Amino acid sequence: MFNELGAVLRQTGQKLINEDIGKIDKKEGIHNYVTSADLHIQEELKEALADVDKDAVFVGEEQEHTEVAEGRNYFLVDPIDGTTNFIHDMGLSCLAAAYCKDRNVIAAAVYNPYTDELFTAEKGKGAYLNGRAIRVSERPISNGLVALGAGGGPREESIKHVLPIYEYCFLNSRGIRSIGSAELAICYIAAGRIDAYTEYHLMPWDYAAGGLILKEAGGEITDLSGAPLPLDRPSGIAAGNLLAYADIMRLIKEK
Ligand code: LIP
Repeated sequence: MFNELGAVLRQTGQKLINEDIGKIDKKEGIHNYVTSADLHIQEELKEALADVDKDAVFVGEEQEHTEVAEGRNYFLVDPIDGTTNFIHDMGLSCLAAAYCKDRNVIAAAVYNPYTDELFTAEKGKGAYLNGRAIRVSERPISNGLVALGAGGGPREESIKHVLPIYEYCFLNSRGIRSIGSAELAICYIAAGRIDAYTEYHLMPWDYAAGGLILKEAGGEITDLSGAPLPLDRPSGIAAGNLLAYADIMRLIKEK
C-alpha cells in the first residue's frame, strides 16, 4: 500500500513545482492561509487516491470536514503542508497522506517535490526515504538539533508553550530549527537529521502520516501529555528519537 500511496504523492507533487500560488485566502485564526494551489492539489489527490482504494473516504485539510463512519477506511490528506513556506517560495513544503483503518494509520507517505524526497511507511514494515530504510538518531537533546513550531492555533498559548523550551534548547543543544512544515519536521527526525520537535497546536493532517513514519523508524510521537495522538481533533505534539523524546517530555512537564 505505501508504494502506491508514494507513487500518487510523487506524481501529484511534481505538478506543485510548476503551480502558481494563485489566490491567497485567509482561514480561521491568525496567518492561516489557503491558496488556489492547495485546492487544486487536493482535487488531484482525491482523484488519484480513489484508484488506490475506491471505497476509502477522502478527508482533506481544505474541504468541509467529513465524519468517517465506524469501520470505513479513509485517507487523511494535507495537499500542501507548509502553505506559508509555499507562499514564500521556501522549497520546504510537502504533500502528506495517511491511510487509516479502524481509526489507526496503517500506511503513510510524505513527499517534498522541491528535494524529490519521498518518505513512506507501512505499519510493521519499517520507514523509507526514496526506498531506502531510515532510522532515528541516538542523540539526546544535549547533543542534538531541536525543531520548534509556534505557527498554528492560538498564538499566545503556543508561545507560552515554546518559549521556555526554546530558552533551554538554545542554551543546552546544538541548535534550534523551525521547519514550517510539521510533516517534514517529523520525517526529518525519522531520517535521523534532527532529534526532537514540539508544537502546541496542530491538526491531524499535519502529523498523521509523519507519525507512522517516525514510529516505524524507531522514534516516538505523542500529544503533550504522552498519550497517543488523536486523528479527529487538534492536538499538541511531542516527537523525537527515544532519548530526545524523553528529554522534550521532561521539559514540557517542567515548564
Ligand atoms: C502548517 C504546519 C506548520 C504549523 C502550522 C500549520 P499547513 O500546516 O505544518 O508547521 O506551524 O500551524 O498547521 O497549514 O501549512 O498545512
